[in-house]
Amino acid sequence: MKSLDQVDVEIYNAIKEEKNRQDKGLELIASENFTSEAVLEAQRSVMTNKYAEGYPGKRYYGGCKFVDVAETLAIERAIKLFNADHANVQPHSGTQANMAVYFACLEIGDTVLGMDLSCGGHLSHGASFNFSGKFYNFEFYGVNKNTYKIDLEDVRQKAIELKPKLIVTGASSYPREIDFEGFKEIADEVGALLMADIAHIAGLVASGFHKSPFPYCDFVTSTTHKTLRGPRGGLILCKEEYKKDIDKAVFPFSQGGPMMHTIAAKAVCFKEAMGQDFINYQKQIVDNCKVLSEELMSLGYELITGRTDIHLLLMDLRKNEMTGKEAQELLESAGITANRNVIPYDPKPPNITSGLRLGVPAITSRGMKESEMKQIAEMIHNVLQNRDESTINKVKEEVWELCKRFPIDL
Ligand code: DSN
Repeated sequence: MKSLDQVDVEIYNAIKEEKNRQDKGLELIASENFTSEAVLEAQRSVMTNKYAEGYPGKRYYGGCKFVDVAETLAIERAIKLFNADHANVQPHSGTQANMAVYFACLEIGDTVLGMDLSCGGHLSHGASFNFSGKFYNFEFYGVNKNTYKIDLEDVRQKAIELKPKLIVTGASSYPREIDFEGFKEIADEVGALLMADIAHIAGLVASGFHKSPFPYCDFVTSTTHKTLRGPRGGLILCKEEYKKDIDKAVFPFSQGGPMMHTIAAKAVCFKEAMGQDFINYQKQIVDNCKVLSEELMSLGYELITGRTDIHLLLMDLRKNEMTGKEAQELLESAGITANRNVIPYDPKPPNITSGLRLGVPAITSRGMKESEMKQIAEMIHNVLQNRDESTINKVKEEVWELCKRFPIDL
């Protein structure tokens, strides 16, 4: 048997360099994380070799005995973890999970009310250049122009006016807790179904640090690789009455063979998420993000909504005379990875932006705590304030020293 370096040295080197980049840099992209060795082991297993179209016990291929074990465990654990009636663990991504929900409960052209992408929503929540915006009549709620928070009264007015068949809640750059119960009241008032996309906050929900979307939502979608710290993939949870429609919407309607290696890794992730270590980890995420936010504010930065309740924060750089793009690039040269992000009602276009999104799940997985958050806020400030080569080189050294103290070891 030949090893990767013997078969394909270019890919071998690219993986080695990526590992090196992850080891030596501070990962502040809010949607990224480091999986455990156990998750990686399942993900790179021989289950990748198996075709298993269908569901456990009802496959279209022979030889599915062991992949059935893996998928059944994944389903059972997801149901238990999120207190759902049913789970479908086959979606390849969060967007495909969302797509399957739309296919399960909407007809082409139906009206849906979702959160505006420019206010923190997601592409698959109706962006005009995404399938969701092309297939369905998405209308949008945003955030209040002064507080930058979701205004449920505004959502209610829009829902009454537009009579959507489905209301979509959940976001990718909204730093505050989402009131699923409030959304449910609105959905009931207008006779709409309710879906929550918890891709970002799934780990917090699983461990009780964000309120659960159940029993309020009919459908809950997620990714498994963000705060949940599993393999890259999607997940759908739903109420019993939608179980059959959801399963059919995933396979055979929108996907073919499931990725059984990823499903096995999802099962491992759900098991890890039931443990006390994971709960402690999620608590540390919330504590770390709060400290990082407070430190940045004490250094003079403005944050959208003035605080965070979750694992991410959104810096408003307008007063710093800097764009999100410039901040992202400066930080990257110092070994700090983050992403530019539109702020609500951003005067700058999405490829420039006035905001920078920072998240702590990955650095918290490395074991960093409150004192490291203070150090990181100082480093960010140093880079963004001085913007010169010698500061960048100095901070890069500090980043490397900090990373050495907290190796990726899960
Ligand atoms: N790309 C993800 C994020 O960074 O939030 C959302 O899919």
